Amino acid sequence: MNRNKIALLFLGLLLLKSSVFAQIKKDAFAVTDDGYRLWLKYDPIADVGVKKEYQKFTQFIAAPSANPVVKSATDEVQQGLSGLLGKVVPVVLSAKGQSGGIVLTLVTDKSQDFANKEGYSIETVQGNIRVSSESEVGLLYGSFALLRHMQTLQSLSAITLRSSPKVRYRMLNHWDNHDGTIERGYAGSSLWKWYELPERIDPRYRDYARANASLGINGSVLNNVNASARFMSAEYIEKVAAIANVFRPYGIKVYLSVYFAAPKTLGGLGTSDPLNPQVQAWWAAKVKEIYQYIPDFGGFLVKANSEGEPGPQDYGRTHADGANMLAAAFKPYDGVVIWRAFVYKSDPKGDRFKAAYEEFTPLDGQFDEKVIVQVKNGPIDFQPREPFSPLFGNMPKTPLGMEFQLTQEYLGFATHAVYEAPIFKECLDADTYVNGKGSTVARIVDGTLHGYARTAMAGVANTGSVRNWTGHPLAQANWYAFGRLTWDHQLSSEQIAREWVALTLTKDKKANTQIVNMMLHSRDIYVDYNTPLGLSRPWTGVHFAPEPWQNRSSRPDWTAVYYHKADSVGLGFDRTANGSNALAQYRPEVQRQWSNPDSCPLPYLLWFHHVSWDKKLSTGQTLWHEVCSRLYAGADSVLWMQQQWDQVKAHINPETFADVEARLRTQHKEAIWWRNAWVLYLQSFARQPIPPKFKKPEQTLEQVIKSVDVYLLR
Ligand code: BDP
Repeated sequence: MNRNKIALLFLGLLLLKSSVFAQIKKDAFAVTDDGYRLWLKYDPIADVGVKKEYQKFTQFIAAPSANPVVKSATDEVQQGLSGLLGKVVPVVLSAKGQSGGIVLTLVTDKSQDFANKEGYSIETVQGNIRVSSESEVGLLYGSFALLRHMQTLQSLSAITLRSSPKVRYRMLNHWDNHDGTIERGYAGSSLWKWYELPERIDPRYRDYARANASLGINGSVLNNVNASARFMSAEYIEKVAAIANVFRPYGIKVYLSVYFAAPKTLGGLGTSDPLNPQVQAWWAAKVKEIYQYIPDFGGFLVKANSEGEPGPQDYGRTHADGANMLAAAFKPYDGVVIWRAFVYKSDPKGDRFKAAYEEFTPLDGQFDEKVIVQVKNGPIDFQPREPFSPLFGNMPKTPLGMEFQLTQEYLGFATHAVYEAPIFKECLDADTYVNGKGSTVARIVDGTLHGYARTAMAGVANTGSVRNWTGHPLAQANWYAFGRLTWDHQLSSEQIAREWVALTLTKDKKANTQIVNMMLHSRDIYVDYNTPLGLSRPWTGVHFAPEPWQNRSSRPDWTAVYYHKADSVGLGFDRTANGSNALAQYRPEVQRQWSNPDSCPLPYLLWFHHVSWDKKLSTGQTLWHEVCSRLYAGADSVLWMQQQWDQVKAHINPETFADVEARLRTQHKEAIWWRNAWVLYLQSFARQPIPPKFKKPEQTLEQVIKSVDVYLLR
């Protein structure tokens, strides 16, 4: 062999070696992963056995029609299979007696007995995988379920899946403004590029729709509840219609938040009084105009007479008058009016906790059938932990929709890892006892308790323009969990987390268990360093920095001291009969759980009681010790989360790993900030030393206050 040949051989070996390495690297983490693909990754399946089995059923995709929604389904299955199995599977109109394919089947004879039209079933029939539904959109949901099944490497041979959504309107609420900002958004700017619309269609609109449809979400309110009248203008309706066109093939309807005073500010009328015939005619014409552009428009979401927004009460009318006036405009159409119950007046002597109940329960039975009243999960405002809103169960003649918040307004923005499914589940599973035991919030929301047909669940979105959609990579799980729960609120937090981790982060079982465990603890950890034992912090401001000392504002319920009521005696808000008596808004069975400070579960203690610093709690520690223990344990547990994450490094895409790792470091720093602020501030009331087993904060209270002041500088 001459020298040239040897050199060539050497070069060849070198190339082979480097390509083998490239292969190994590639196999482990298929592509660099910036998180854009969410849970729809469709990375190549490495398991040879699974792949072989899947080959048997993926020779073709048969779909009954060229309907755009069905086309979305076949496109997705095709895209999924191309990623998972690396092959292009042909789409045909009929299976024509062949086996070995995926067959989408519209069933018209109702033989399948689905709970509703959107339901689907998946099973093997004559050697094919048959996805059936009574509707096109059901086939789309079934296709996504099939892909989820395959992405999690489950067997196809004996597949039997059957599912129907429990709630009818499953929606995201975007608090996005026309200028591209997002109220309480921490993942970049708005996804909607209003200045480019309707001409330019950002490809991201479609990916947004795919992600939502994969979970069963079927509605999207595009703009902020603190709405601009601009969205009612012809110019914006056209822009909205362009987005609706992209969403339609994914079964998603668009909705708009409305500015109640639009007849005046946009329409040039002298009033926006809902009982004024001109105002009524203005809205009727506006709704008609919208339907000309968007024939399947979803409806309106309304924040009225809340936090300075205009509303019917400006004219001495009720929320029902306002809602019914809008509902009348929707009579010829399919749309609905979703009226928010998030209201609280400035009342120096009142308890904000009680406000929504006091304003809305007298109106039960007065709302038009097209109205859904949307209630936040808790009585105050998306706190890290709240008892369920006492409105649930107390308006049996009005469909009540659930409003959860996915964006982490009070949960550390995009630098704290907080898995929210336990927050949602805690509320949904809570028993209101309104019709005896088992009258859970979920059964009120899904309509089974009071027999509502129009049922709704909304989540204030955490999406934005950053590449990975949610800022914190783990926050994608909150979008995912919300969507899955709108479809089926009986799924457990753990089940959903397992699924999401397998789809999104790793196929390794041990790593999955470890990450899921960390996710399941993350909310309690956050509560411990942020609002332990039932503290809350909804005062006005940025909702990020600790400032329990904040005592000045235009109204008392926009101060911190209003909520925690720390004084030399103790801590917490007395909502028993001796105090504001908010507890009376719940059924006796619920009151009994919370009214006695000796037996009230500790997570709710300070929500309902002003507890003295020296009171011995069920843990055997005094309140002061318990508060310190929780604050310290919470902050320390973030270190534990860091360790847990570090241990799964080998199984996570390096980009995602590093991102989460860095955010956990920030979270730890900020958890200490919160802990120090609370401990030092509360100590000035408790007048007791910090228990010796805890390291004293390095800073003084003045220094912490200064650091917060600097943070809040404009
Ligand atoms: C509060 C937010 C505020 C929202 C309001 C609402 O701080 O930005 O406008 O809720 O839900 O949590 O209307």
